[in-house]
Amino acid sequence: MAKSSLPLTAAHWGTYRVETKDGCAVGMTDFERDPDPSPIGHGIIDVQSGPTRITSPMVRESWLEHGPGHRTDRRGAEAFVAVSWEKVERLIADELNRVIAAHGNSAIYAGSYGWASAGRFHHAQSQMKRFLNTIGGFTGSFGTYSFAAAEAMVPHILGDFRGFLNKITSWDSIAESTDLFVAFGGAPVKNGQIESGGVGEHFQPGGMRSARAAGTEFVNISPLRSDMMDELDAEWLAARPNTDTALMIAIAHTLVADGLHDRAFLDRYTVGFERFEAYLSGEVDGIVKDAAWAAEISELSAETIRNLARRMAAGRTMISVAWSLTRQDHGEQPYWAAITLASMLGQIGLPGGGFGFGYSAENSIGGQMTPLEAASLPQGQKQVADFIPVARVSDMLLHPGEPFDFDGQHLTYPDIRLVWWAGGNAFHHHQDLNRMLRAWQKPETIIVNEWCWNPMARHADIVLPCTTPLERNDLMLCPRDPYLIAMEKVSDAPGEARNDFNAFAGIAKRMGTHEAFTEGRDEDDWLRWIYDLTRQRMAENKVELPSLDELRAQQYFKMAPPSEPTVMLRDFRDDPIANPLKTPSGKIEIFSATVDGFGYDDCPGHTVWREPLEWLGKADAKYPLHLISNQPSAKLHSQLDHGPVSKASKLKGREPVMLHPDDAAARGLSGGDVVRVFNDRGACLGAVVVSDAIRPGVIQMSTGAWYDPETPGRAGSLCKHGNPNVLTPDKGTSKLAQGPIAHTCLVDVALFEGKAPPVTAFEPPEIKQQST
Ligand SMILES: Nc1nc2c(c(=O)[nH]1)N[C@H]1C(S)=C(S)[C@@H](COP(=O)(O)OP(=O)(O)OC[C@H]3O[C@@H](n4cnc5c(=O)[nH]c(N)nc54)[C@H](O)[C@@H]3O)O[C@H]1N2
Ligand SMILES: Nc1nc2c(c(=O)[nH]1)N[C@H]1C(S)=C(S)[C@@H](COP(=O)(O)OP(=O)(O)OC[C@H]3O[C@@H](n4cnc5c(=O)[nH]c(N)nc54)[C@H](O)[C@@H]3O)O[C@H]1N2
Ligand SMILES: [Mo]
Repeated sequence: MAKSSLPLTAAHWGTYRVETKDGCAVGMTDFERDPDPSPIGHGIIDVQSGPTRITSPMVRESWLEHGPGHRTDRRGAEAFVAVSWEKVERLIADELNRVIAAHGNSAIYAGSYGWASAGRFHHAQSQMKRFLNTIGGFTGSFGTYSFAAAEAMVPHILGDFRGFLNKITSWDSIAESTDLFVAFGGAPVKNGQIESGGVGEHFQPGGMRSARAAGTEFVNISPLRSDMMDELDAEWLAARPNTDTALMIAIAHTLVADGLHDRAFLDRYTVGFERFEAYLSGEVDGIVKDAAWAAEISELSAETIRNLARRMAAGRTMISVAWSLTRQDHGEQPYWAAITLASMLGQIGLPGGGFGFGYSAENSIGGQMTPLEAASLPQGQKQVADFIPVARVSDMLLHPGEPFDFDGQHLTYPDIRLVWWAGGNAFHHHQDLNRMLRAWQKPETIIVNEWCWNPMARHADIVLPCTTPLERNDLMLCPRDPYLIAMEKVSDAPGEARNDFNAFAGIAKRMGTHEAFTEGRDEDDWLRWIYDLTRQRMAENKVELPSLDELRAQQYFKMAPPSEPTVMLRDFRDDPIANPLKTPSGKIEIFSATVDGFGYDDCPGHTVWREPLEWLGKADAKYPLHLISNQPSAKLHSQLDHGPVSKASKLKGREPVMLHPDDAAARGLSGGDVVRVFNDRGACLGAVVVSDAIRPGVIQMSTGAWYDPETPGRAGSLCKHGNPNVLTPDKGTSKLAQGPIAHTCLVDVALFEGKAPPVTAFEPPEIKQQST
């Protein structure tokens, strides 16, 4: 077969051609149309089969012998028993019926947060939620771990959040018009490798380069120099982490002090500036929020802050705020502050001006493309009113029946008896894993659909072995990518592994809801249904897509880009009366009466600086170093950590920990040393990288290493491999969004004395023979 016509597969990290031999995938080549392909995809080939692959339904031994709720403290430590599908379907159906009869459907938690895989039909969460909605529903979750604070907060300010992600001012517009690109949290291209739903064409590096070539100047406000490509010659301002809001507020103060703010814009397009101005001047609390004030907080000089403010007002400025800034204590504030600041500069809706939510956080941000109105598998009607903000999962399990606040509502945690996860890894994504481990012992049954023996599967009672995208036909229909990809099945699933769809269909049969779940359609019927609906929606938007058969024959299709560069909020700027925002005032709410009305001490009616739970300026801090556990460059979260691409990024088999030379010297550490990273919440091992590309006082350790406790099942156990979430705090951003705060974390580092215990994260658990 010609190389260019090898079958295609698509993933959140790119599109690849797959080489096969004897019905097995043996190699990948990058999609020839992708100008900047990501190496991440090559990680799958070696791990499609082998000891980490789950090839049969599995039940934890005590659960199988003694029933639900037995020895839940042994989760993660016990052997599994391989059973047949027939048996596991029966066990699950009985357990669902028991839980529902005794406690109701709200006792099932199936928020099931996670990224799963990119294909549109075989989307694990959609499959699971659709199935559970045929049997009366489940307690769900609101928001993401990516930017929960913004998802709850920004709609109060701009009327929407998610909808704007498709409309962020494009790199084309920036190259054409932007003088100064100021990036709070940088614009790390490592993250632009990814797009939720799949990537056909990586354009982040190219977009940035073209802006630089056209004369745009870049400022990287970040603890890491690498958060901006070297070739952009960015000015690097290494403020203390979690102090960006103070910086933005002080920039706003300088604008007012110098009379540089755009009063006409503020009058016409915003409400409540005077309330914020009273806060700036100190009228509210006696504290003047000037550059000297922010200099003490951020440790950038007052002169640097004032100069930056003046440069921002002197030309066309784009303010980018990384998504990471929402994943910190008071993570609602950086976005509100940035929108306030951009309003004062008065360039919102102009080419290359205003603000953007995290350039390069994903490939699509700054893209110049026609949004695809992709259909998805319908999940059915929501039937249980209970829900939690997604990151409050441990709180929910530990505190059933207790009240909590969220976005103006007083809610109660439901009493969860059964947890089901498909397509997510809570032992990757949640904070304070030792606390989560205690919470994880509360439910009577935990079911996980997984394809590999990662920590999520190991900590389940029942594991349903699923397929990978290489083992099924699917479609990449990403709402934010120009390519549509026909994803081809290239190999058979090993052993008893099943598509999530087939697994749920089997259980649905036992629950008497097979017809409701499948609607009589199989994989191919559903793919046609999803595709035809997508095609029809696009035809209504005057975009013609090929038929499914044509797409399959030609393997991919690229939509033409819009003719004009995308400029966020252009319509609103052109005519704010005809195109109002969906806020109560129709304008940008610099002061929100709604938020003010919630009466939250930790999130008042306009943006404010509030000291985070932990930061380098904390008085009497017990731990001296700020941990940045950012996204890994060689994988997506925990996915493919066991593959060769991720393994090559490790040092001595452990997660690298980057320290500044001063911090390393103070602890007698050098490159390659195995260290303990620790605080009161936990400890993990890592291997030292010494670099001056990090701010002193900050250490960096990516997320994603599979949790590898020295004593499995025991909370507080040392993670031998380097999962930083044993260290991060589990607290909501504020009562408003209750988002996760992984980037707010103090730790210390010390040499690990003696022989470091071996990493065993990639060894499967003990597996016993099928019971009869
Ligand atoms: N410390 C710290 N923690 C963080 C972050 C941080 O910056 N710092 N970032 C947070 C963010 S932004 C996010 S989005 C989360 C990500 O957290 P997750 O999305 O939970 O992480 P993934 O590793 O992508 O988990 C996806 C899981 O789905 C499985 N999977 C893949 N395909 C399929 C399939 O077809 N079927 C089934 N059943 N399973 C499948 C994979 O094997 C994997 O276990 O992490 C958060 N956690
Ligand atoms: N390769 C790869 N790419 C990914 C992912 C992945 O797992 N791997 N995950 C994807 C997902 S789910 C998401 S949500 C996005 C997330 O995208 P981001 O939220 O942008 O991801 P991070 O890498 O956590 O953070 C970006 C940078 O912010 C800086 N930073 C952290 N805290 C602060 C602070 O307080 N102030 C300032 N100024 N800077 C700070 C850190 O130096 C960090 O490198 O990435 C996506 N892209
Ligand atoms: Mo995310």
